[in-house]
Amino acid sequence: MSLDPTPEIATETPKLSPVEGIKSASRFLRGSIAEELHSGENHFSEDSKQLLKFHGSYQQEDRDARKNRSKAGVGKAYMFMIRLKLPGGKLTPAQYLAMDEICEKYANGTIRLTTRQSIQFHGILMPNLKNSIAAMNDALVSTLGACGDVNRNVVTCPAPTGDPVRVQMQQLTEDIAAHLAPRAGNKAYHEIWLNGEKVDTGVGSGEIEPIYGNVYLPRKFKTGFAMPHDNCTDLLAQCLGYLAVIENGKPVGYNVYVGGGQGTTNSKPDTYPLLAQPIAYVDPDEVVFTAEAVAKLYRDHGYRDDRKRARIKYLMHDWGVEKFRDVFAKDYFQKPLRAPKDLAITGVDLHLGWHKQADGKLFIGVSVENGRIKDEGNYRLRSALRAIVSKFQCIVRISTQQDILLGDIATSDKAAIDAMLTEYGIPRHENLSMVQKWSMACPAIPTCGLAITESERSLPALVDQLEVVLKDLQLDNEPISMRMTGCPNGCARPFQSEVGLVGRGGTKYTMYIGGDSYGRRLNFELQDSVPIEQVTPKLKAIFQSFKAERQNAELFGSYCHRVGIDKLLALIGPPNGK
Ligand code: SRM
Ligand code: SF4
Repeated sequence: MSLDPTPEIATETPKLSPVEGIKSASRFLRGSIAEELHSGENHFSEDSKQLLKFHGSYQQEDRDARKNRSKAGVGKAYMFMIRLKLPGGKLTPAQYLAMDEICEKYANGTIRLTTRQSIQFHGILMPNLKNSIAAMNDALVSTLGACGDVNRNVVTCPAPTGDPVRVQMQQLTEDIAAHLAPRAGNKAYHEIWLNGEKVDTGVGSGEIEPIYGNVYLPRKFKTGFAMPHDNCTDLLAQCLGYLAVIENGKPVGYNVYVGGGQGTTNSKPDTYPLLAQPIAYVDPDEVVFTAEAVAKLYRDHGYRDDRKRARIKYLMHDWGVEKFRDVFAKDYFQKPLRAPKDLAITGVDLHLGWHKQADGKLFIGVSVENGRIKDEGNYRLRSALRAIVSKFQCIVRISTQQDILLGDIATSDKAAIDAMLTEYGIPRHENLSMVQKWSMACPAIPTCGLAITESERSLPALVDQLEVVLKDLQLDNEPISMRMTGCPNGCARPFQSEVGLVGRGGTKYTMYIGGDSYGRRLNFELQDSVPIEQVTPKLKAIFQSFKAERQNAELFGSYCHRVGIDKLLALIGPPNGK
């Protein structure tokens, strides 16, 4: 089904942001990337830097080296991040092994699993950019549209259980990813990175952008699937979310949610996190059409003047659900909407440890601290995964919690895999603390250009401290979700966790509290500018109170939500802890 006639793209947008001009002049994402790539420089121009994102790469600098290089007057140490487009986080064994090889050959020797089920490579130098992207495509993995103002990586439950609901959601994930992939942009991509060769990465090709037009979307657009009993993808953080309606174990349709998002900007009070709102119920065969219709509404009505407010969440917020539904039904869905079914989100599964698949085989979920697959001392996760995947030819799935799942394993191989994990120093998930398993951090410094504090590098020490506190209080079996980011852009979805720590500058963080481990509620700001060394004592005071006063099996976030900010502030004292 396709939308016809298509409403005209709005042309009277006031004072377009500069990126709009770069996009429209880019000849479908070509710009001068190809010329600059061969210029012998170590970085791109500002315009190409923007366009490069659509191709799946960010120009970054080694921030650890910034100070010394600046002192020595030698300019920035430019390097590139490449992100894959990996719908549902799905890789074949051969693809995973190819990515492992690429990280060694061209990047910094680590694989970074992301909060949207993808992989990032860091530290790639400009002369290796083309070879890296070509090598990824050789393994039939594209990077096109992993970043940029298009539909981003579509997320779904990664568990390869083989049950009909997850199987259908994975298929629809791939269908939406293919349908909303840039078409003319795909041609440009092949010209630039693959010497015009057409490789079948399943993203289509063509001369026009039938869905996006030549200015693409106002900003990034994120789509995801979840089930009521397993919201492991944080459905309500998505721009467009599909919640499966299940009858007798089968998926009969989907509730459609629109308008979620996390990012905020400190200097702009009109930016804030928002949860997606239910707008309709659709049949499975209407899912892809619905995604096209929502993307087109966003294309036409999203704000193109201020990139900080260009996300669909602000359109939904400013219009309200009723107006959004009206415009959507009349101009885009082009038929009356059915009301969403009465459904509640009731759980999240991290999918760690051993589980059965429907075909009798097994899969294992391995917790990866902050998504970083590396070898460090006796902990040799990268080597372990390479050895296991190559020996047992397991399929690979990445979760939105930055963890990895290995599947299609014969029951007879279980013991051997357990032994290999032990041999490579990988702890069994039963031996990891709940707080570690339920925590996430974004990369922040040293690679992210927007980071104002550490995150991935500072969370582990904090987790170590909290493990001791929670154990002493006999709260170590509580699934307390804790997420840290190096700035308020919210890449680890810190505004939906029970404890959110958001970089404020230096070694200070804004503390958020009172979210929900099942992703149903936003948390609230508890205290600003808290020095990192004060975080554990402050949380300890709240944990003690939670232990003494929780009602029945109340979760930590729900307790904080119930008792409210005044009580919590009284427990923790002022920001400096004095
Ligand atoms: Fe993000 C920008 C990393 C998921 C909201 N994000 C960035 C950049 C590219 C920094 C930049 O623009 O220069 C970061 C690269 C850091 C690095 O060195 O690698 C970055 N974001 C990440 C990842 C890798 C974090 C992680 O720990 O895994 C995630 C990659 C996902 C993927 O595979 O596609 C990642 N980013 C998210 C999420 C979570 C999600 O989508 O579920 C969010 C919050 C949801 C949302 O979009 O609102 C998120 N990232 C942002 C924003 C804020 C956008 C806004 O609305 O204002 C930015 C800043 C921007 O776009 O200008 C950003
Ligand atoms: Fe960078 Fe901020 Fe995203 Fe962390 S939250 S990766 S610091 S943009």
